[in-house]
Amino acid sequence: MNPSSLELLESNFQSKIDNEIKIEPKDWMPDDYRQTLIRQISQHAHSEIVGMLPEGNWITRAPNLRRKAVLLAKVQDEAGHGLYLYSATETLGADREQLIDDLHEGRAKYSSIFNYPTLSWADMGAIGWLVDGAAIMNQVPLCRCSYGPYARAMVRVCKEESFHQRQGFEIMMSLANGSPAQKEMAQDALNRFWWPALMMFGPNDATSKHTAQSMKWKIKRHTNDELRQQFVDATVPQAELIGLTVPDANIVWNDETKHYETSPINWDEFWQVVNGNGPCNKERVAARKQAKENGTWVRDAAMAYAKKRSALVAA
Ligand code: BYC
Repeated sequence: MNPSSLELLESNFQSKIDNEIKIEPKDWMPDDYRQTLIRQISQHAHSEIVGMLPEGNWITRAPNLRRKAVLLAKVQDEAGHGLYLYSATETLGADREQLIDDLHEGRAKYSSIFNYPTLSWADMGAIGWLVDGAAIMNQVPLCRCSYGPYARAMVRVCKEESFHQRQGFEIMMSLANGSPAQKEMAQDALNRFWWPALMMFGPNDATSKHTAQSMKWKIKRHTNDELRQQFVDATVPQAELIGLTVPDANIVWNDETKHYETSPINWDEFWQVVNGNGPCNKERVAARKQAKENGTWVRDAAMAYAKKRSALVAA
């Protein structure tokens, strides 16, 4: 392709983005845009699937049948989100098996938050409230992402995440209004999940390497710090409402900026977890590898059936 026709394609592409016209799978797109989307969407898909593990850990120990049914449905929803997202990567030409191998071989990232353990039932409340709450804050703007299949997948994902956030808050509210031991359990879960939830939004704007380009392409609509601030502003009053305290002695409302100010985030901890050294990284990847191995017979049976069927159709 000669340089002038490439320039024309690039300028048509950017003007579509500037005019809020969605990019669809068969449209021309710069290779870097395609690769950025495959990177982000596959990391997001892996997060949904790995994210089933910390909560799956509590399905058999939910305190009653209603809680068990709700948690089971929530974890199944996360599986569904993962599947839409892997499908979205396939519309960009990615190979799902390859992406999953990348996760299993430690070449792919997934959200740092899922490398923390779930130690008590209250953690189910904290995850729904804080982790799904942070996920919604980050994902609602993704419903307006410039890439059509990702944006459309996000609409349904956000509806389900919103239900998840409410069920988590309701668990926390019940515990916070329960016995002193239950309230203590809720506070302990908030203490352990607060900072990791803030880290979910990614490195601060000064060090985020992808944000500027992703915003130009309207993949991202806000910076990591903007979304983190929105989350803090929305969540601190919710904690106060149920009588819990966020674990930050320096948090203060600034009446001029109309935002909360927080202590600095421990970025060293964040990068340790992202780079594979969090409390549960090895356990999470091992569980996913084991799940794939356990499912071999299902894939083999499906493949044998498909082959037999196509032979019958051809005959
Ligand atoms: N954990 O330049 P940056 C959910 C990586 S919710 C691990 O800011 P970008 C769920 C980043 O990938 C969670 N890695 O990147 C909820 C990049 O590394 P590479 C999933 C992180 O992409 C409840 C490097 O740091 N949500 O699924 O512009 C129940 C530099 O970062 C993290 C999504 O994935 C992190 N927290 O912005 C069940 C939403 N943060 O790729 C499931 C979609 C950053 O250069 N993703 N990194 O090696 C996004 O919105 C963006 O990718 C991010 C990061 C805001 C996360």
